[in-house]
Amino acid sequence: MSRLVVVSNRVGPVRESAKAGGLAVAIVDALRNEGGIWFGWSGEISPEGTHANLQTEEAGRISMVTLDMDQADYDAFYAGFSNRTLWPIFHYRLDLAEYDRETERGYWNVNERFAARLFPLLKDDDVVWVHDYHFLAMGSKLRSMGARQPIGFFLHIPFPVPEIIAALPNHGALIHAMLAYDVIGFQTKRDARAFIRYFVEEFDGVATEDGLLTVQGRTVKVGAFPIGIDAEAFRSFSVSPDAHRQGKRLKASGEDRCHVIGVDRIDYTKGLAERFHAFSRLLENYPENRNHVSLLQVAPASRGDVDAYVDIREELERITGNVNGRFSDLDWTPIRLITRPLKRRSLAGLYRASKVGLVTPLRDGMNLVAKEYVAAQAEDDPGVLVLSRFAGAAEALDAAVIVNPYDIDEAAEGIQRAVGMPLDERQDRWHRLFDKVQSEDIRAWYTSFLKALRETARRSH
Ligand code: ADQ
Repeated sequence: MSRLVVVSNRVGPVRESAKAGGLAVAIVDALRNEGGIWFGWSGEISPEGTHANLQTEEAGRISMVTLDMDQADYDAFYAGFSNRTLWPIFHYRLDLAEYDRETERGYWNVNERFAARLFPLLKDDDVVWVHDYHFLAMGSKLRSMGARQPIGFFLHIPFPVPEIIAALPNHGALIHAMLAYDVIGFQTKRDARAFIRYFVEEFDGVATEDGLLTVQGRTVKVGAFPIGIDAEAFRSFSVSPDAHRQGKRLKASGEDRCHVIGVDRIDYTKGLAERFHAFSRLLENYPENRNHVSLLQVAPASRGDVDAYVDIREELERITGNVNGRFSDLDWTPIRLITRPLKRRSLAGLYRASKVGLVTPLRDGMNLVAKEYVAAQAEDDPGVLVLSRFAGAAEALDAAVIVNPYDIDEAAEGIQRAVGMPLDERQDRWHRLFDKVQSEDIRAWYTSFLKALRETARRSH
């Protein structure tokens, strides 16, 4: 079988680690099965940057090939255009988006220099799979160097409606460059539709049956490939000794109490402040929950060099202080906030010991925490998932209690429903959710994407 070459901003870790990040777990699984190269940034900043020697590390069937960036690349490409421009715009946060031409140039340059370092490593029968918003232009750069291999692209974050994309200066050049890919995959049907609509409206594109999109004589495949988790592995984590220990510690903090859990990187897309306000509203509007229901929020820091992220942590600490000051009792603390990453087994144990999983992003590509929470539940006494309608996961996980996270009262009602839900309803919902988590698991994700990529490439090359 042909080699798989995966390109993503961050490479590794290959072994299980405490580090947060849904993408890494998924890619390792795909590469373990297919064998090949994982190419991307080393995570290091050095004066030679992209011109330094490539670093190679072998891990079983996976070769990890990485290169550094210099400080200017990091500022323009990573912290700048990727995380201050594209990330907020693609998550519908035009109010937080920053733009300047220099960072945009840096983004295109880094895409080009990464492509130039990758191109000589490619063999004719390789299949290339590029990931995420950092490398929207990588495919077009590889093509202009002469790459004829099948190249696919998967976007892990939402693709917004054309009215929002239109706010991105020079959007035409960047989004049009994506047509260099043979298959363009999104988390949801909604995202795929938005992408097609963009080309229909901006470039007179024509969408045909089977998700084919033709623009100016070039035809590409566009589809939804919802990412998942390794459901079986996660389920076994949830009954591991580590998981059991953590679950017991959580329960020991309130034997007959009801635990509600949230697990998210600190990010303005995750709706954390709104979630804390909803929990506070639950205690206000439904006083029977006082001294009974606690929220544990695990929220490791991310992107500390972007101001918007530092502010969130301070805001969360402030709200936690206010709510706890107002409602705490001698033996009960309403909100606990842990701002460090935990091991996956520990997380699984905490999910399993929590009666409610609260996943309420304002906008999210998929959200793997929702799937992990479901996979970790005990069949005979499952907890309830409260899920934002704006998480990609809501498209399939419609048996969750679906809420609008902008509506604090509705979110509080959702938690209240979940806390009081009878066993038969919990079991019924959980079975429906777990079926989806199992059938749309990590293997289904990459096998369906790679199948589409190989088929499309066979047709068009
Ligand atoms: P993220 O925004 O990082 O991913 P998510 O899908 O929820 O969001 O994945 C987070 C992962 O990190 C989960 O596996 C979770 O267990 C882990 N994690 C979070 N907090 C942790 C902690 N304190 N300790 C340890 N692990 C922690 C992006 C997109 C998502 C998309 C994924 C995958 O924003 O929408 O679902 O990529 O495509």
